[in-house]
Amino acid sequence: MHPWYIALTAIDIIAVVTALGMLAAWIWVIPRDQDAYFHRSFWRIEGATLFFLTLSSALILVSRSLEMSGGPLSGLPQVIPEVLQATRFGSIWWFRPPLLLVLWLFWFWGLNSSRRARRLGILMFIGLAAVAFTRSETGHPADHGNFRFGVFVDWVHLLAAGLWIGALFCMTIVIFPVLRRRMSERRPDLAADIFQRLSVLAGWALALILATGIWTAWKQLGSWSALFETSYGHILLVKLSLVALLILIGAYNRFIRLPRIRLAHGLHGRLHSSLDRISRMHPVTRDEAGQRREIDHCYHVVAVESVIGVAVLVAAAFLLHGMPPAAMAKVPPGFGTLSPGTRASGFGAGTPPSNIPMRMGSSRSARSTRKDQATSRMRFSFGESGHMSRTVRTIKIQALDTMRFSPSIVHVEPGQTIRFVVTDAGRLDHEFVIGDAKEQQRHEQVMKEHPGIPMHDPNGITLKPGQTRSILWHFPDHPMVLEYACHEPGHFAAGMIGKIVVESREPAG
Ligand SMILES: [Cu+2]
Repeated sequence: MHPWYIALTAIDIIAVVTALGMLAAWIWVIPRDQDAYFHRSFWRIEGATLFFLTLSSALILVSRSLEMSGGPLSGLPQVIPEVLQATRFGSIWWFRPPLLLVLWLFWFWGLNSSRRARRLGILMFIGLAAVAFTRSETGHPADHGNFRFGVFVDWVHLLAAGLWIGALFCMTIVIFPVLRRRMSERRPDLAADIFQRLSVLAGWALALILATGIWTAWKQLGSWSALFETSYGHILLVKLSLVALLILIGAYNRFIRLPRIRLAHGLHGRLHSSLDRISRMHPVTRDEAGQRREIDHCYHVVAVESVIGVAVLVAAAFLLHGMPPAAMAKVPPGFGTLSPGTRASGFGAGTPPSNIPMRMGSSRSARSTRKDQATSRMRFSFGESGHMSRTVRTIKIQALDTMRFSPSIVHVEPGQTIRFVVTDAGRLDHEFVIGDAKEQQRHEQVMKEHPGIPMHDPNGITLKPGQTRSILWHFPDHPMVLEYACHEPGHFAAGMIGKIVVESREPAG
């Protein structure tokens, strides 16, 4: 896994959460009668976050295209249109440009009027919620299909993260700087009011985050032990620890910092008796210096929270690129998808593929090899077995235990015969089956009903860990989009699918 892909995913998540949180703070944290006081600073920085989101939307398309094609930067002009046209990620990404355009229009419209900006803020929040949905629709919960329940749970989780962590970002980059800069102009109780509102918003968001987070974690982990024994679980533990730290700091703000701000501004309210000791050590003074001191202190605490918030979002990006243990645990017992022979040899098992002999003794490999010859004349709507003499190109593909093929999108010309050289680079068995979407569904159904039956079809091969095998395929004369997929139990559902774009790159005519 290239670290750049994770970095760009993290940037995209941060961009979505920041843009959401800015508007959440605008709508729920900043009191209505104070719009004019914050409008200029807020709207300017909201523009910056929109720019950041626009940039990350472009970058995420580039990085996913590179990740899918596994190819060089120079191939991008050809790969991007194919990703947009042929892949699920591409079809969902298409929603972003129009949404961003609308967001930008609203932003320009609200630039000069703080009264208009209040309503526009609500509309923009709805638009950003839709952008957030494109994120959830391309994450793990969507591996199992469009508009699944898990996708909506993930979406609510992301929105709530926007309300909480994003609003903290807004406090750090907009609200506190304005409060500090323009002390004398503001309503006397403004800082206390804002801090109180933030606390309420954070409380609701936290409830949503915990409910959706626990549900998702349970679905992805599948068992308690996975939390401690898999790297996915370890990253999740790091993320949970950081969230726990944020909750502690939030409680400190709620029960110690907020009462002190109220006291400093001469508002009624008193410190909890057990916390009195702190206020006696650092007494609150009700003058401007005292107010400034309390606000500064809150500002620093919120800034620290924001930094931890960024770390939480980076951890989320790592999880998105990791393999949820539950997807692997779906393998039924007895149908050994972890090959015992290579399991013992540990991490080295997958390398180097060429040194590991073909397991001809293994029933599956032997059978499918025999079938390759016996049924080679079978024709499908998506092509037929090819002949070595007519092969024009070799495409190398790796099957990975992260339930992905690398590359996961390839391009061929109509009528070409291609030699696919497929390596199982993991420690699990994998398949490589060529077909259209219907054929993949059919094959998946057969594998579900008869787990363990050998592959009879000429359009696929089965691989043992470390093994490299090849398949020759002759593609039809007309453009189409085909798939290659693995139908080991649970793998197809976890998204182990690649796309073959059959299309002439020469201009038509
Ligand atoms: Cu597989």
